[in-house]
Amino acid sequence: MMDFKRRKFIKQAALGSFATVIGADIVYGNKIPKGYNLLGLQEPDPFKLFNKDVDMTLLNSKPWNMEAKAHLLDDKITPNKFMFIRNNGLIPEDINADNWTLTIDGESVEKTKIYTLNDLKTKFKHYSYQLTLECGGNGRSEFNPPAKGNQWTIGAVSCAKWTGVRLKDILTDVGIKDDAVYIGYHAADIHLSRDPTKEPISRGAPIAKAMQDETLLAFEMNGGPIPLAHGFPLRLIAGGWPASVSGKWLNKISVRNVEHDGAKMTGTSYRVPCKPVAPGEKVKDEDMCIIKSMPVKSLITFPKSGAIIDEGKKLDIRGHAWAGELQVNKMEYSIDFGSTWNSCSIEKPVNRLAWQHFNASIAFPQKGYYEVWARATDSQGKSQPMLLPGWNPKGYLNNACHRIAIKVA
Ligand SMILES: Nc1nc2c(c(=O)[nH]1)N[C@H]1C(S)=C(S)[C@@H](COP(=O)(O)O)O[C@H]1N2
Ligand SMILES: [Mo]
Repeated sequence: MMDFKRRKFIKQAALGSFATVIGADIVYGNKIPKGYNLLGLQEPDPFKLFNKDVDMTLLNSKPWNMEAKAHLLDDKITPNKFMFIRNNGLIPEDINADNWTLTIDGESVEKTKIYTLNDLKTKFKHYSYQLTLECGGNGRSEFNPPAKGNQWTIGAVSCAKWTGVRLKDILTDVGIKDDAVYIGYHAADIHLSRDPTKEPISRGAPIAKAMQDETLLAFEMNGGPIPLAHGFPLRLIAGGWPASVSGKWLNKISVRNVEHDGAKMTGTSYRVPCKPVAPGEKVKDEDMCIIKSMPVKSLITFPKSGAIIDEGKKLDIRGHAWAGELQVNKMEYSIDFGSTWNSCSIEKPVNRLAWQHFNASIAFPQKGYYEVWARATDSQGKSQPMLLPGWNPKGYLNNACHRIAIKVA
């Protein structure tokens, strides 16, 4: 947490003496070119700060947003170093896990109840699940006309192992009324404006999703404390839905008798046109519907795009596929731009809402340039679109087939 405190301090002191901040006299201070940004005053290195692999792509530093590349997501369980970061505001600066509490309130609770983190850890049964979290805006960069926001390519998805207590066990302990329809989360992160009355994000899910076995109040990721950027010390995890439902730095859940109306729940946020629209068409707020389960999708994580193989050799490919609340039933690949498809073998998920692993061994007819395209089909028979799904104003839900380039030499 040191770095954040330091940064805050730097901000406050910036107009005063730079030397105090750097902790030494700037010997040639009078020679600094005008407008030059001293290295000692620059943003911290996010790769070091968040323990991320240097091959990750930084999309934004205010707030921090970082994504993976397909080949970095090869692990069955995503390690922290390859996990995308999507922040809407600033990471809380003074986290103290020892006095962290979770409040459960709202119109539909009998009585507001406050749990310490220790209460959650000691009084309720623990569960672990591997859960796929994909940002609703993953793939946004391909839409035309383009949508504003982080230009995610394919890397805003992860499947880590999360451990915590079931939200339903806590809600049952609190006692919720029959009129409960939604839960909304509140968290400790800071609005970009630093206005304490504003929340960067406060989303939620219908009560039925909140009561699923796999919906967790998590305090561990991959067997250790949740990394700072991913919600330490407590996080809501709702796999299969836009990852924006999985509130980080969680300190309150409100049980609502109406659809939750927190920051980024209303207007066009995390919503798509209820009926398909033409690219670029204006859509009224009331014609936008909240995104629920994420659509079927897959990624080829091996080999890395651009691989070269020898003529006559087979190419082994592998990757993951997921389908929101559903399962992936069929996985195929094409080497002729989608003209014909062949099947891959696909494993069952280790638990509901975990991504599934596929592989195939591909023979190429002759030397030359190829693209391998991958296509998943969900348990309701819906497949990924080959190029782009329906355009929408905010660039959500791009589940187009992933492709890699291969040269047979
Ligand atoms: N408190 C809080 N929770 C949050 C966010 C945030 O900005 N603040 N971002 C949401 C969004 S939009 C996404 S996609 C996921 C990203 O999770 P990750 O950064 O752990 O990958 O967290 C969600 N939970
Ligand atoms: Mo997101």
